[in-house]
Amino acid sequence: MAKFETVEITTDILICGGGMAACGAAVETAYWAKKKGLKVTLVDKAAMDRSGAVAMGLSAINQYVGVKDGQNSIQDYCNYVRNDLMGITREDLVANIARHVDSSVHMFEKWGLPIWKDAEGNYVHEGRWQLMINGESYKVLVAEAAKNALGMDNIYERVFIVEPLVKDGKIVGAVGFSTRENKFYIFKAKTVLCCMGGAVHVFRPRSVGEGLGRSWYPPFNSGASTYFTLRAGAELTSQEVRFIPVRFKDAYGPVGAWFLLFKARATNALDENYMQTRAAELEKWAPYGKVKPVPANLRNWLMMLDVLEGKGPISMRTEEAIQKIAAEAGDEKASKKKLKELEAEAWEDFLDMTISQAILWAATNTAPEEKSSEIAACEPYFIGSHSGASGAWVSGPEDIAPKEYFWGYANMCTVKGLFCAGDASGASSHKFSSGSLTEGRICGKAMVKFCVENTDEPTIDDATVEALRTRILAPLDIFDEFKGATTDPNINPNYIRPQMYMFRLQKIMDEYAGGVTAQFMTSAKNLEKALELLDMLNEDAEKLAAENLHELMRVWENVHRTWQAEAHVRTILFRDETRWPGYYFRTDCPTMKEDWLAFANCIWHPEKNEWEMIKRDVKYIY
Ligand code: SFD
Ligand code: AMP
Repeated sequence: MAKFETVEITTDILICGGGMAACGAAVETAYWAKKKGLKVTLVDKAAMDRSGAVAMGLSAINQYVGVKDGQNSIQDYCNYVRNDLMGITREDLVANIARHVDSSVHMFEKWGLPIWKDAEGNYVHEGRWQLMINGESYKVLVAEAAKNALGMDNIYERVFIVEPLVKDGKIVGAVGFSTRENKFYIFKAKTVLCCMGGAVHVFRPRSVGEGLGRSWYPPFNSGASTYFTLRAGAELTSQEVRFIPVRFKDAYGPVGAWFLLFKARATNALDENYMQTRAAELEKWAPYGKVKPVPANLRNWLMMLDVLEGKGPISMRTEEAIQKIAAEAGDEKASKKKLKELEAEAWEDFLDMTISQAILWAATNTAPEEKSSEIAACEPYFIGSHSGASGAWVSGPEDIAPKEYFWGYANMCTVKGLFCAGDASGASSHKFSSGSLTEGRICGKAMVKFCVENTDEPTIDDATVEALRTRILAPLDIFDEFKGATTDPNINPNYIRPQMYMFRLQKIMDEYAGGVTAQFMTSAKNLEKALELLDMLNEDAEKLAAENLHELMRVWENVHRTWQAEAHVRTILFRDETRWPGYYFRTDCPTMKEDWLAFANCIWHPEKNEWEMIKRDVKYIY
């Protein structure tokens, strides 16, 4: 057995993750915890400066409500989210974030983030809720604030969290390992924040072979939040509400700036705009089909119908949009100047947040002012913070949550002491970077309160920890023991390496659970087949092998993804209707049903190794 040092850290508050939500929690807890003499510890699998979804930077802040500026109200934001998610939303959570998010944006500005301003000094909006930023260093700035707040002594970078520690139904910590040194970590804590992002590469991506690893959302967010909360015994919600973004094809450049700021059209091979030619289809999805803006999944759906009829490729008409805005600038000289400006903005949009798209433009001699670019629906992702909704079922805030949605502390899930934020908390979509950080702040404050009111020291018996240590490190021993059995260590009768395992998972999900090659369609029969195959995959997970620490991380990433996959399949199966046709389509129940204006939740019961599915009421507050 490989030699591993065991490092034990006892703290009051443990933050698992180092992304937007984690940084918000760090800043907020540091402030309150200092007053109460509490210790706060943060663990990230990567280096905080460039970890998580904002690693490459962003070119917009997608949630700014502008309450003080009188632009919008909290209710306006709730209406927007409710409609976009086809009625399935926790308005108490959405409102709680919305009422605090503007102050987070003002903090970003104070920390040095350049937000675009117009001649009068007002923020430049991309759309109603979105602000334009020069955000290449967005994450570096936010991480700096978090590091200053906590101090580097309390931050563990490159430590991969695998499993929660739970005792008598209460969270008492987490365990993981260093991805650089032979160290096994035990973190004991009175309260834990789970904010380890969403999940990518559960489904087979469009980019395979030489393009593998390219995805819209960060491939390094691999389902840790779902696994952690499920294994802790928490109730999860909206695990069926995956997100399928439409993106610039092959390099995944975002479309928001093109649709909202540049007002570009997307057209099919016949030069038709599917938003117009297919407008009648929206009637079928009323009342949500009739709202403005058209919900993201329905915009997808209209485009998918064109593709299904062979009317692709679909093009973002960048050239048309740029030329139109430039022409409107005035005389020839003014037009030329505007054209240059727009050209720079178009490139910066990608250079700030999806550099690969700028590289693809350069590699394919694409001048956006001259030539349109192809767009396509991506593979499915699990992202509670964007236009998906998957995550833990958490308590709302005391003052506005309906009584069924409140159990003591804002954002605590159904496991005592375990809080969730960002992609990890469900049914509160459209938080994005700013809202995720805000939700982290909300958690931070609530966790300090929890610590003050629950002072028991966290304990866990040695046997439990030892069993976890053995299980987590086992893949290294499996590899060592059997690597000599064949000439090529990739092919071995005794073990499976994580990449091959991941391909197998992705094939199951792609073909049976409504991935790209199934045109996002599935049915009960297909889902049952997926469960049967996932069962066998789960059995083989015991035989995963790792050559080194990096591969050990890959092993556990893929185990995490498998649990995300199973929660997803079970929940799509449970909700026997089609509600988000542009995210997935149940061919055996192709319409929206009135009695499914409800949440589909799930719990995995550790003691019985059984899943329970629960239908919960949707209660609006407006
Ligand atoms: O345009 C472990 N997002 C956008 N938000 C915006 O506000 N504006 C935009 O312009 C956005 N766009 C966008 C966005 C994301 C991406 C990838 C692109 C474009 C290309 C969304 C936001 O980024 C997103 O909402 C938030 O970042 C979510 O915050 P959070 O905290 O839930 O997740 P995170 O930031 O990814 O952080 C996750 C952290 O967990 C760590 N982690 N740590 C320990 N152990 C493990 N096992 C772990 N697993 C993961 C990660 O390292 C990371 O620190 S646009 O397209 O919409
Ligand atoms: P995206 O780049 O697709 O992630 O979009 C960024 C933001 O703009 C998100 O808040 C989207 O919901 C929104 N958005 C993108 N495209 C459209 C559109 N065609 N109509 C309305 N909102 C959009």
